[in-house]
Amino acid sequence: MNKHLDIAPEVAQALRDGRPVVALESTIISHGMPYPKNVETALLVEQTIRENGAVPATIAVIGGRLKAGLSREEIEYLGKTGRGVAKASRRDLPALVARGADGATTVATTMIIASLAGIRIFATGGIGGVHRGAETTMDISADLEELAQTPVMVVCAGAKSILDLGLTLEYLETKGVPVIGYGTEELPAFYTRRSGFGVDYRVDSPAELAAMFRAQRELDYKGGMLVTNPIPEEYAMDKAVIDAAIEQALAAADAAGIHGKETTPFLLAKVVELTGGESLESNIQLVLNNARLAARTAAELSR
Ligand code: PSU
Ligand code: MN
Repeated sequence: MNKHLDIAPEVAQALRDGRPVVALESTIISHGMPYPKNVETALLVEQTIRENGAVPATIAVIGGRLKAGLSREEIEYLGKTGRGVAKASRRDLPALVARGADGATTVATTMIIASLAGIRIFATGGIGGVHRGAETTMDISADLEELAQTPVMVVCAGAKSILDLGLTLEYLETKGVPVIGYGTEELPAFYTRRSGFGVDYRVDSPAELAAMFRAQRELDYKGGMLVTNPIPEEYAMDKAVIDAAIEQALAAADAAGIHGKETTPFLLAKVVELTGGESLESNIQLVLNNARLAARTAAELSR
């Protein structure tokens, strides 16, 4: 085991027994939702994973230790401290480990730590991708490179149209990352079920997802797989409402000169501010929906 890694006892036992485990990220807790909804949601997501037959492993960096599986107190700490905990992507781990610091893990770093722990499936809300205007800013999330090189299945609700979804799919195609639609041929756009862009493959059951992931491992690919699971119909938002909020958020980011790692959290917070509680509730529901699918798929993978 990696010397910087701590696997929670329950998670370690499940992995030894070959029982299903699902990884969860912590940027969504510290930077993605306001306190105390973030803590409530993180705990509810863990409970949902359990109800669907798997053991949850929420991932973060605490005191320079890579953690796979957090205590209630650690989740409370990450939620309460919020933006006071550094958002940690791939480039940040060496510094956090060397300095004994804390970090809220993005999709990229959650994949890295899950993989070190031997966890194969990870559920979240949305992934980072190619930002609009990336032709000149070169703002492309490290999440995409991680999908290309780390063997973890990421279950998400697609990506928000704060990103250029077409370019995000092109990038994933170049990197050889399969993009699967769960029960859909179309890439979901997080708050809405449709984006107008096609996925590579439609899959309709956890068993089939597990079979594809198993085949990818048997082919010795080094990368992972992206499963996009549309938000349940009853929680989907009106496309016009969310598009208007996103346009406004992009304009605000531009006016404030936001760039680098601040871009995604700024845009996300602005969208929530502009759409009130509705988008937050949609966000919570789609994460729970992804947790259910990831847990069932992990159970199939353990068979
Ligand atoms: N997109 C969302 N919600 C999120 C994120 C992205 O809809 O919480 C977070 C995830 O942790 C993701 C990270 O990995 O933002 C991407 O940040 P960046 O674009 O800076 O790589
Ligand atoms: Mn970026």
